[in-house]
Amino acid sequence: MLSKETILNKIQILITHHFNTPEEAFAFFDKDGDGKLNKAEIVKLLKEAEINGFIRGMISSNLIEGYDKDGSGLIDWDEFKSAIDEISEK
Ligand SMILES: [Ca+2]
Repeated sequence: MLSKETILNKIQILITHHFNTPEEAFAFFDKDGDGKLNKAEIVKLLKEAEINGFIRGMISSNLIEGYDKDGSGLIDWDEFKSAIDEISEK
């Protein structure tokens, strides 16, 4: 099992290598454009971040559990940004 730090690190690498800003990455993965990342959208993000297929589903659930502050089951921009801020502080 990958540590949370490893996962966030891979997400950061994906964002910095493929996007100009975290906003751009968020908009890219928000496929249905509702301003929130649902579980399927997060799984796609994890795929792009080269997270192993077998654990993507579980990790996306963990990320939602950890960052979904309002309990919507989705990650909105503020929640996404707090995850990103957590990475950049390290
Ligand atoms: Ca969405």
